[in-house]
Amino acid sequence: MPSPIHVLNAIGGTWQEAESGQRMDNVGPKDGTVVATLPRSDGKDVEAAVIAAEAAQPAWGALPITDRADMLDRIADVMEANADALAELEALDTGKPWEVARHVDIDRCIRNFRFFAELGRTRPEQTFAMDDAMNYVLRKPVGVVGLISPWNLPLYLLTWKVAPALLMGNAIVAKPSEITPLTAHRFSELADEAGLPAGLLNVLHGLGPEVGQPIVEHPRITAISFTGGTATGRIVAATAAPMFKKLSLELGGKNATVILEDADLDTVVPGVVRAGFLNSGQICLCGSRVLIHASLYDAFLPRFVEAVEAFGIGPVISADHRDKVEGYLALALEEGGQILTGGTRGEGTGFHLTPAVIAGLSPDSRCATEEIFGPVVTVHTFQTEEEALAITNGTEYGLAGSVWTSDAERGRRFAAQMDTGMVWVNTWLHRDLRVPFGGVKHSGVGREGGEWSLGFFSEAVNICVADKA
Ligand code: TXE
Repeated sequence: MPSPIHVLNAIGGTWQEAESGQRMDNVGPKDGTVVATLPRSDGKDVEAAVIAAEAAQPAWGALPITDRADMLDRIADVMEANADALAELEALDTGKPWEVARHVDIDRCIRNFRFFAELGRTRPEQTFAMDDAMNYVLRKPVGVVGLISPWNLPLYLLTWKVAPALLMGNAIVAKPSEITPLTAHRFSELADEAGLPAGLLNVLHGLGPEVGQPIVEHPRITAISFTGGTATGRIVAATAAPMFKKLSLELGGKNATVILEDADLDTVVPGVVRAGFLNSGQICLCGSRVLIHASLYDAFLPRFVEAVEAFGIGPVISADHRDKVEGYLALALEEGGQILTGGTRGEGTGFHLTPAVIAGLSPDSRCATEEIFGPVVTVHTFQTEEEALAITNGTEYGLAGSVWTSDAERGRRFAAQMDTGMVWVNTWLHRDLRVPFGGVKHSGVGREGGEWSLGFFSEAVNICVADKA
């Protein structure tokens, strides 16, 4: 791989600089070196991408969905053939261990395409019969859609949007995070290699306000699927709402891991550590708050701390983000917490932070209610299920959570009372791609996944045909 890698915008099947000719650096988290440079695009590049998308979309949207599904499979084939190289790029860009990049990120990218290809082939046509008429539900393409994705699972989250958007006949203007452009750039080349018609997948690089905002503002981009922080989601929503655009927002979380008194600590501890620290805690679904029944606390804590110390994690994404996380560690002490382990910079020049466990904080402290999005977990006790639910539901977020108990039915009942979009019982991040994915409150608006993605990336039209004139 050349160093630094020269990232380009993909517009209409060609790879080009930003109109402005401006470029910016991309720093690798492992050692702080410049691993790539990328175009610093703006509204002019967005206009060029929309024109290319509009030229390609009609023919693509007119194809039978089975033809589009076959193309998704061809893209999956090419990704599969390049999986190790994609993992290398993702690990370089995010600092995550190669094994995590390969088997969490890239395997899921391939799965995203295979899943939606199969769903496209097998989903039944929706009809509703009346005594004297038949209703046929048509799903038309939206047209040109804007996909904006974050830095924590760069290609995993981008392909989660690209696959259903293409399946439903749309053309795409995508904007990956400026701090993780590498796999999106390579993906645009691989999709071309797979034979995806030029102009269907346009990928623009640069800063959120300079190219993300123009995408959201563009009058001919009629749907926006955004994954990122709640603060940015608020800006996107304020921009898109008055334009009556379709909007899907997957935002931040402050997810509770709830351990009931009948849980078996042997199975709980590994699961809770993974939920708290996978990807260095930089997954919106991470269980960053552990709520444990008071009767188990003394037995749990030393085992949890020991397992956390043994859990290998990579650096956090950037020096800025490390500073943000360190700010919360300092705040935790001010708020009366005790850092039981971790929270220190590792050796070397990268943005490493050792995984941290904080005890003694009030459940309504800032560290226990604000999204930190790093290798930091706070631990709290409760006496009753009512108290556990009050703590669980006591933040402005409502994305996900997990419940650990020896009685699965009790776990399901508890889960149903959590104000979130998703809950796992005795497991975590176990994903069936058919299910709805998304959150409530400040964790987002709308759902993607399975039929929910197909619904978002299409316009439903009902045609009612009378039996006789
Ligand atoms: O998200 P941002 P980042 C949370 C987490 C993290 C915070 C910031 O708390 O610390 O979000 O992460 C683009 N109009 N999550 O920086 O800033 C931006 O360029 C249009 C949770 O990744 O929201 C990037 O491509 N686009 C999340 C994308 O939005 C704009 C995963 C996300 O950037 C824009 C990641 C604008 N005005 C972070 N400003 C999850 N739920 O998974 C920025 N962008």
